Amino acid sequence: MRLEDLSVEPTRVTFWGPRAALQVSCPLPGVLRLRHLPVFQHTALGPRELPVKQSWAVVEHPELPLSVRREEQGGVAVVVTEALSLEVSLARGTWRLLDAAGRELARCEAFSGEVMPDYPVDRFRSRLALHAPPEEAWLGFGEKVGALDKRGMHFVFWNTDVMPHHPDTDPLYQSIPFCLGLREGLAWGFFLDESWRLEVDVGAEDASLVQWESSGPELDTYLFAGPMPEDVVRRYTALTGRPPLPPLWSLGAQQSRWGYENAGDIRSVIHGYRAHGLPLDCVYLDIDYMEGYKVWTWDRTRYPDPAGLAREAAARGVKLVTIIDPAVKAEPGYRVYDEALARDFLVRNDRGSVLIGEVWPKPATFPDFTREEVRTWWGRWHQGFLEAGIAGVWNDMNEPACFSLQNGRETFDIRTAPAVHLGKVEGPTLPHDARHGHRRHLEVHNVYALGMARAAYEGMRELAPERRPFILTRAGSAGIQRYAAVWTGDNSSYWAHLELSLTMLLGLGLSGVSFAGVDVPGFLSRANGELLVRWTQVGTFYPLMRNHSGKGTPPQEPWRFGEPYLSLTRECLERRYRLLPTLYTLSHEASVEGLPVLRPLVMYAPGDEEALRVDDAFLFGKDLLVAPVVRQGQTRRLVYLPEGRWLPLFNLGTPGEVLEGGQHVIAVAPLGTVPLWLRAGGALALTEPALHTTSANWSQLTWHVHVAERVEARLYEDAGEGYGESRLTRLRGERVGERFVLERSTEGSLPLARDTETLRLYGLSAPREVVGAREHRMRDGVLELTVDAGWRRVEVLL
Ligand code: MIG
Repeated sequence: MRLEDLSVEPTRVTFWGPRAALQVSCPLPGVLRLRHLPVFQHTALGPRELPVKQSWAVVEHPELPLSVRREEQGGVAVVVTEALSLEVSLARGTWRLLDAAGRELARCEAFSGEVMPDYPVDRFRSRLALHAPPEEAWLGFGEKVGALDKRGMHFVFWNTDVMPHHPDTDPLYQSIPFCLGLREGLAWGFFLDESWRLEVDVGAEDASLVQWESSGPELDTYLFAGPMPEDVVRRYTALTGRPPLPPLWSLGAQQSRWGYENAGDIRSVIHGYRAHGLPLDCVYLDIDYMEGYKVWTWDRTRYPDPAGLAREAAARGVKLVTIIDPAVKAEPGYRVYDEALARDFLVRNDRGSVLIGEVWPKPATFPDFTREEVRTWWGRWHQGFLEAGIAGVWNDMNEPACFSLQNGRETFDIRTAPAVHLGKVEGPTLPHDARHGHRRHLEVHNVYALGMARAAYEGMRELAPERRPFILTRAGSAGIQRYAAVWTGDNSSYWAHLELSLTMLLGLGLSGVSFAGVDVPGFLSRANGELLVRWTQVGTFYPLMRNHSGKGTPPQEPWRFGEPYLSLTRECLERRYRLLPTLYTLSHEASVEGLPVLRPLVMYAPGDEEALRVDDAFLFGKDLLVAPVVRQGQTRRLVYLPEGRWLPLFNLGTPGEVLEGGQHVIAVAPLGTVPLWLRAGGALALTEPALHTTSANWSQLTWHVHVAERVEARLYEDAGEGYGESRLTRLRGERVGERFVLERSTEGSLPLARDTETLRLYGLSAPREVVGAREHRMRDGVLELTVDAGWRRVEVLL
């Protein structure tokens, strides 16, 4: 793909070839944008300009200045920015990415494209191949199956409703073509900003290449500097947006089931939780609350008084969330449909008439969420639900899923009909050539859910400005974190799915989607008590923790399996509520820095090959290592502790003996035990268990500090809802010989809601003297201090 010459502007360099173009710009420090147009046709006469391209994923940024240096030798031009430079070979039309120290981070081996004439519109195939050195690991890719390191896999990005899915199912519901490369401890990132159907081959076909392919006319890519994985994730989320801080209640325990029939069922679930002394913050209403699956309606025989039900639930500390599917029943007289039809808001088929399919509603039409006026209209439909006291929405079937399509008078099942009746279609969804304004479905399929979530988010922000929107989505694409939490769809009550949930959530987290969870203990199939307990133990650490099950499966609320499972599940839920100060702080960190709550071990041990291979353990934040039992019948397991010193704090209870990292240890974990380790220098802020959340200005707080030469920790607090005052607390500690000093500083004007705090200092023996505490004592070998809540400094002399 030869490039002949280049044109330089203050913030862009464009390379031109006979058929291709490459444009380089810098949207953020440490980030380069490279638009590859492999089939670009420009005339020798007209001005050379690239077509304007709209991004669905990227938040607008002004371009930063860059400079370019042409090296006469070898026909190379180097585009230079502060953190990254790009060396472009004009003869080959390839490039190399270098960091500020001149180390090669990435190399493009080729990009190429073709146009394939087709009816009614031409098809494209654009390709880009990256060099993949044998020692390079590839992480991220959004919601994908497989190990943390995706080398050797091949993925399709095409949002798909798959039921059931298996440990090797692809594609799934989300499309996030972002990844991190990691080699010899050095990380960098790559993002392909295309909404078209995409594929990536991660060294499966040719081990020396990572090959991307788009069905669109160009490859709009972003390259991110490290050097640490954290830096790459920060930069990627600066580009595509960070998740807003969720309302506190949405971090509490959630219960759902497709099969709760009516208001009575919802009441008895809430009653069940309270009668068994179980924490609960939210119950979901699945599709049966609607009248004939008509979105934005209520079946009044099942739910005569939704607002009354929401009030009753609220009185017990429980919020209600309703499912909202995109498909609109085509039924004249039904207002949502009438309005959408009259205002031309619906997706059309390739012949230009309104596309009619079937989902739950039959026949069904599909709002075109790529258009702003459609999003605004849809956003306003949330009003009646908000007024009824519904706390949030659950967007399902938004790939969009479509089971059958109408063609003239006939209806064809998408999965079995011959293609000629439907136009090209892939998965149970709309045909490639369905029309969204002037765009074809093939181009915008993957951003359908993003548009719908955006409509919900913006609508709710406007209708209830004093509250934080809560939206849970199944489908999504890059940037979805700006609007919604994600759950991974229809898993099953398989042990394999419990284990798989870890790498799926870690992959999502690295790809910007921190607020995510999977159905506990599996949506399809049959769970048992042991699985419920083991899965809820893991679920305690999922940013979103929801027990959900499918119609026709045995019910799986915590009390369905008897004892000891009920009590052990209660312990997990209580642990979740104890952890909320830390989880909320991590959620805040995600909202300002884009770092995920769940992080792979390798994130802080990037050069450690053992850490890279850990798929069955994770970090909750930076300092708490969680190594749960995810196999049936297991009562002990192997755990890899990366470099550092680690304090066993199983079940957040009694501490064990500190261990050196860089080794494998065996954790003894009978049912009821979750192996946890606190990193030296880290601290956890915990509160007391509660039946539901109230405020994130904690009235009870204990710091669990693993004392080391340096200690650092944070706590973010506010009302837990809305946009009022907050307080960010920082702890900084230093241990020198026989003296440990811990200091507290705060920012923000939120007044304290407690008189005292407790400090549990692990790793210190009985002191000679403690300064700055009201009291101190040794408890179970741990030095415990009571301090005034407004404390600034404590000093321990050993
Ligand atoms: O075709 O609304 O993934 O969580 O319970 C099934 C019913 C539709 C799929 C979702 C699942 C939900 C179910 N839905």
